[in-house]
Amino acid sequence: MNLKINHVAKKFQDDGFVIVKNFLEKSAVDELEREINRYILKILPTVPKIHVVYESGWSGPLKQFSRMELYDRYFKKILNRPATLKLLEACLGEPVEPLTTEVFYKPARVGSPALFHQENAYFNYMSPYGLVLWIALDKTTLKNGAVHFIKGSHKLGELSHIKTNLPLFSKALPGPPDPLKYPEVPALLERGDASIHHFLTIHRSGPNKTPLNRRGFVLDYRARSAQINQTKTKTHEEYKKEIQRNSGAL
Ligand SMILES: O=C(O)CCC(=O)C(=O)O
Repeated sequence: MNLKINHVAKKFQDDGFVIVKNFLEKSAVDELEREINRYILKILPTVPKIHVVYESGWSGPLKQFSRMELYDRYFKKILNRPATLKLLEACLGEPVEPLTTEVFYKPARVGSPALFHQENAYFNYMSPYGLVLWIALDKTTLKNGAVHFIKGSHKLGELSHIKTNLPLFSKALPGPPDPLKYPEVPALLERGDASIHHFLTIHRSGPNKTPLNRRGFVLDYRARSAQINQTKTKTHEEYKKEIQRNSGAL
Protein backbone atom coordinates (compact mmCIF):
# COMPACT_ATOMS: atom_id res chain seq x y z
CA MET A 1 0.00 0.00 0.00
CA ASN A 2 2.83 2.42 0.87
CA LEU A 3 4.39 1.76 -2.53
CA LYS A 4 1.12 2.76 -4.15
CA ILE A 5 0.87 5.90 -1.99
CA ASN A 6 4.43 6.89 -2.89
CA HIS A 7 3.69 6.41 -6.58
CA VAL A 8 0.49 8.51 -6.37
CA ALA A 9 2.31 11.25 -4.43
CA LYS A 10 5.20 11.39 -6.94
CA LYS A 11 2.79 11.70 -9.91
CA PHE A 12 0.88 14.45 -8.08
CA GLN A 13 4.07 16.36 -7.32
CA ASP A 14 5.43 16.02 -10.88
CA ASP A 15 2.23 16.69 -12.86
CA GLY A 16 0.04 18.70 -10.47
CA PHE A 17 -2.63 16.00 -10.62
CA VAL A 18 -2.93 12.24 -10.40
CA ILE A 19 -5.62 9.67 -11.16
CA VAL A 20 -6.34 7.05 -8.52
CA LYS A 21 -8.09 3.99 -9.93
CA ASN A 22 -10.65 2.29 -7.63
CA PHE A 23 -10.31 4.97 -4.96
CA LEU A 24 -13.61 3.75 -3.49
CA GLU A 25 -14.80 0.19 -3.73
CA LYS A 26 -18.27 -0.48 -5.08
CA SER A 27 -20.05 -0.67 -1.72
CA ALA A 28 -18.48 2.66 -0.65
CA VAL A 29 -19.55 4.49 -3.84
CA ASP A 30 -23.04 3.02 -3.54
CA GLU A 31 -23.23 4.33 0.03
CA LEU A 32 -21.91 7.75 -1.00
CA GLU A 33 -24.48 7.98 -3.78
CA ARG A 34 -27.31 7.03 -1.38
CA GLU A 35 -26.16 9.68 1.10
CA ILE A 36 -25.93 12.37 -1.59
CA ASN A 37 -29.42 11.49 -2.83
CA ARG A 38 -30.72 11.65 0.75
CA TYR A 39 -29.03 15.03 1.19
CA ILE A 40 -30.60 16.37 -2.02
CA LEU A 41 -34.06 15.23 -0.96
CA LYS A 42 -34.05 16.08 2.76
CA ILE A 43 -31.36 18.65 3.50
CA LEU A 44 -30.68 20.66 0.36
CA PRO A 45 -34.14 22.34 0.37
CA THR A 46 -33.31 23.76 3.83
CA VAL A 47 -29.80 25.15 3.21
CA PRO A 48 -29.08 28.79 2.33
CA LYS A 49 -29.26 29.57 -1.38
CA ILE A 50 -25.60 30.63 -1.36
CA HIS A 51 -24.66 26.95 -1.16
CA VAL A 52 -26.66 25.76 -4.19
CA VAL A 53 -26.30 26.55 -7.89
CA TYR A 54 -28.76 25.39 -10.56
CA GLU A 55 -28.08 25.36 -14.28
CA SER A 56 -30.65 28.12 -14.63
CA GLY A 57 -32.65 30.09 -12.05
CA TRP A 58 -33.66 28.55 -8.73
CA SER A 59 -35.00 25.16 -9.75
CA GLY A 60 -34.53 22.45 -12.35
CA PRO A 61 -31.26 20.66 -12.97
CA LEU A 62 -28.74 21.06 -10.16
CA LYS A 63 -25.31 22.32 -11.19
CA GLN A 64 -23.39 22.31 -7.93
CA PHE A 65 -23.87 22.40 -4.15
CA SER A 66 -21.34 22.79 -1.36
CA ARG A 67 -20.66 23.02 2.40
CA MET A 68 -22.56 19.77 3.04
CA GLU A 69 -20.36 19.17 6.10
CA LEU A 70 -22.04 22.15 7.79
CA TYR A 71 -25.48 20.60 7.58
CA ASP A 72 -24.95 16.85 7.75
CA ARG A 73 -22.84 14.60 9.95
CA TYR A 74 -22.15 12.04 7.22
CA PHE A 75 -20.31 14.59 5.08
CA LYS A 76 -18.41 16.03 8.05
CA LYS A 77 -17.16 12.52 8.80
CA ILE A 78 -16.19 11.74 5.22
CA LEU A 79 -13.87 14.79 5.13
CA ASN A 80 -11.87 13.20 7.94
CA ARG A 81 -11.62 9.62 6.61
CA PRO A 82 -8.15 8.46 7.80
CA ALA A 83 -7.20 6.66 4.53
CA THR A 84 -8.04 9.82 2.54
CA LEU A 85 -6.01 12.06 4.85
CA LYS A 86 -3.03 9.70 4.65
CA LEU A 87 -3.02 9.74 0.84
CA LEU A 88 -3.50 13.50 0.57
CA GLU A 89 -0.80 14.20 3.15
CA ALA A 90 1.65 12.08 1.14
CA CYS A 91 0.77 14.11 -1.98
CA LEU A 92 1.21 17.50 -0.39
CA GLY A 93 4.13 16.43 1.79
CA GLU A 94 2.58 17.73 4.99
CA PRO A 95 -0.60 17.32 7.09
CA VAL A 96 -3.82 18.66 5.56
CA GLU A 97 -6.88 20.34 7.08
CA PRO A 98 -10.36 19.80 5.60
CA LEU A 99 -12.01 22.85 4.03
CA THR A 100 -15.26 21.77 2.42
CA THR A 101 -17.28 19.27 0.37
CA GLU A 102 -18.95 19.91 -3.00
CA VAL A 103 -20.98 18.02 -5.59
CA PHE A 104 -20.43 19.03 -9.21
CA TYR A 105 -23.54 17.54 -10.77
CA LYS A 106 -23.07 18.35 -14.49
CA PRO A 107 -26.66 17.33 -15.36
CA ALA A 108 -27.64 15.36 -18.47
CA ARG A 109 -27.95 17.35 -21.70
CA VAL A 110 -27.73 20.82 -20.12
CA GLY A 111 -24.62 20.53 -17.93
CA SER A 112 -22.50 23.58 -18.76
CA PRO A 113 -18.70 23.83 -18.97
CA ALA A 114 -16.30 24.93 -16.25
CA LEU A 115 -13.82 27.47 -17.58
CA PHE A 116 -10.05 27.20 -17.12
CA HIS A 117 -9.14 28.11 -13.54
CA GLN A 118 -6.90 27.44 -10.58
CA GLU A 119 -8.66 26.54 -7.31
CA ASN A 120 -6.58 29.03 -5.41
CA ALA A 121 -8.27 31.94 -7.22
CA TYR A 122 -11.22 31.00 -4.97
CA PHE A 123 -9.50 29.72 -1.83
CA ASN A 124 -6.72 32.34 -1.58
CA TYR A 125 -4.14 30.38 0.41
CA MET A 126 -0.41 30.96 0.31
CA SER A 127 2.25 28.31 -0.28
CA PRO A 128 2.05 25.33 0.30
CA TYR A 129 -1.61 25.85 -0.72
CA GLY A 130 -3.86 22.76 -0.77
CA LEU A 131 -5.45 20.11 -2.94
CA VAL A 132 -8.72 18.72 -4.23
CA LEU A 133 -9.99 15.15 -4.31
CA TRP A 134 -12.58 14.59 -7.07
CA ILE A 135 -14.47 11.27 -6.80
CA ALA A 136 -16.43 10.01 -9.82
CA LEU A 137 -19.98 8.87 -9.14
CA ASP A 138 -20.42 8.30 -12.88
CA LYS A 139 -17.99 7.26 -15.58
CA THR A 140 -16.48 10.44 -17.07
CA THR A 141 -15.97 10.78 -20.82
CA LEU A 142 -15.02 13.39 -23.41
CA LYS A 143 -18.74 13.79 -24.15
CA ASN A 144 -20.14 14.15 -20.63
CA GLY A 145 -17.77 16.78 -19.27
CA ALA A 146 -14.73 15.02 -17.83
CA VAL A 147 -12.38 17.34 -15.95
CA HIS A 148 -9.26 18.17 -18.01
CA PHE A 149 -5.99 19.04 -16.25
CA ILE A 150 -3.08 21.02 -17.64
CA LYS A 151 -0.07 18.87 -16.83
CA GLY A 152 2.69 20.66 -14.92
CA SER A 153 0.72 23.92 -14.64
CA HIS A 154 0.96 23.93 -10.82
CA LYS A 155 4.56 25.05 -11.37
CA LEU A 156 3.39 28.30 -13.02
CA GLY A 157 2.46 29.84 -9.67
CA GLU A 158 -0.64 31.94 -8.99
CA LEU A 159 -2.06 33.31 -12.24
CA SER A 160 -4.24 36.33 -12.65
CA HIS A 161 -7.93 35.45 -13.27
CA ILE A 162 -10.64 37.55 -14.86
CA LYS A 163 -14.11 38.07 -13.37
CA THR A 164 -16.94 36.21 -15.11
CA ASN A 165 -19.73 37.42 -12.78
CA LEU A 166 -21.17 33.89 -12.87
CA PRO A 167 -22.52 32.30 -9.64
CA LEU A 168 -20.21 29.31 -10.13
CA PHE A 169 -16.76 29.67 -11.70
CA SER A 170 -16.89 33.37 -11.02
CA LYS A 171 -13.24 33.65 -11.99
CA ALA A 172 -11.47 32.19 -15.01
CA LEU A 173 -8.19 32.33 -16.86
CA PRO A 174 -8.23 34.05 -20.25
CA GLY A 175 -6.92 30.79 -21.74
CA PRO A 176 -4.58 27.85 -21.19
CA PRO A 177 -0.77 28.12 -21.23
CA ASP A 178 1.32 26.92 -24.23
CA PRO A 179 -0.03 23.39 -24.97
CA LEU A 180 3.38 22.24 -26.20
CA LYS A 181 4.89 22.89 -22.79
CA TYR A 182 1.78 22.20 -20.75
CA PRO A 183 -0.41 19.54 -22.41
CA GLU A 184 -4.03 19.06 -21.46
CA VAL A 185 -4.99 15.65 -20.08
CA PRO A 186 -8.61 14.50 -19.64
CA ALA A 187 -9.33 12.60 -16.44
CA LEU A 188 -11.29 9.68 -17.84
CA LEU A 189 -12.60 7.97 -14.73
CA GLU A 190 -14.78 4.99 -13.93
CA ARG A 191 -17.31 5.22 -11.10
CA GLY A 192 -15.28 5.01 -7.86
CA ASP A 193 -12.04 6.31 -9.42
CA ALA A 194 -10.75 9.69 -8.25
CA SER A 195 -8.40 12.45 -9.28
CA ILE A 196 -6.32 14.64 -6.97
CA HIS A 197 -5.17 18.07 -8.10
CA HIS A 198 -3.13 20.90 -6.61
CA PHE A 199 -4.75 24.29 -5.86
CA LEU A 200 -2.54 25.79 -8.60
CA THR A 201 -3.22 23.19 -11.31
CA ILE A 202 -5.13 24.72 -14.22
CA HIS A 203 -8.22 22.70 -15.14
CA ARG A 204 -11.57 22.90 -16.88
CA SER A 205 -14.48 20.64 -17.81
CA GLY A 206 -16.64 20.49 -20.91
CA PRO A 207 -20.43 20.46 -21.28
CA ASN A 208 -22.53 17.35 -20.73
CA LYS A 209 -24.45 16.66 -23.94
CA THR A 210 -25.28 13.06 -23.05
CA PRO A 211 -28.57 11.72 -21.67
CA LEU A 212 -26.96 10.81 -18.30
CA ASN A 213 -25.73 12.95 -15.40
CA ARG A 214 -21.99 13.25 -14.73
CA ARG A 215 -21.63 13.65 -10.98
CA GLY A 216 -18.42 14.30 -9.06
CA PHE A 217 -18.11 14.42 -5.26
CA VAL A 218 -15.33 16.78 -4.23
CA LEU A 219 -13.37 17.25 -1.00
CA ASP A 220 -11.12 20.29 -0.58
CA TYR A 221 -8.15 20.47 1.81
CA ARG A 222 -5.52 23.04 2.67
CA ALA A 223 -1.98 22.34 3.81
CA ARG A 224 -1.93 22.69 7.59
CA SER A 225 0.81 25.32 7.42
CA ALA A 226 -0.84 27.31 4.60
CA GLN A 227 -1.83 30.80 5.70
CA ILE A 228 -4.77 32.53 4.08
CA ASN A 229 -4.11 35.71 2.09
CA GLN A 230 -6.39 38.11 4.00
CA THR A 231 -6.35 40.88 1.39
CA LYS A 232 -7.27 38.57 -1.50
CA THR A 233 -9.91 36.83 0.63
CA LYS A 234 -11.59 40.13 1.52
CA THR A 235 -11.72 41.21 -2.14
CA HIS A 236 -12.97 37.77 -3.22
CA GLU A 237 -15.70 37.66 -0.54
CA GLU A 238 -16.96 41.12 -1.54
CA TYR A 239 -17.05 40.07 -5.21
CA LYS A 240 -18.87 36.81 -4.31
CA LYS A 241 -21.47 38.73 -2.26
CA GLU A 242 -22.10 41.08 -5.19
CA ILE A 243 -22.77 38.08 -7.48
CA GLN A 244 -24.98 36.44 -4.86
CA ARG A 245 -27.01 39.65 -4.42
CA ASN A 246 -27.41 39.99 -8.20
CA SER A 247 -28.54 36.37 -8.57
CA GLY A 248 -31.01 36.58 -5.67
CA ALA A 249 -29.11 34.14 -3.45
CA LEU A 250 -28.69 36.82 -0.74
O1 LIG B 1 -16.56 18.92 -11.87
C1 LIG B 1 -16.36 19.78 -12.71
O2 LIG B 1 -16.87 19.77 -13.81
C2 LIG B 1 -15.46 20.93 -12.41
C3 LIG B 1 -14.70 20.74 -11.16
C4 LIG B 1 -13.81 21.89 -10.89
O3 LIG B 1 -13.54 22.70 -11.73
C5 LIG B 1 -13.25 22.06 -9.58
O4 LIG B 1 -13.26 21.12 -8.76
O5 LIG B 1 -12.77 23.17 -9.33
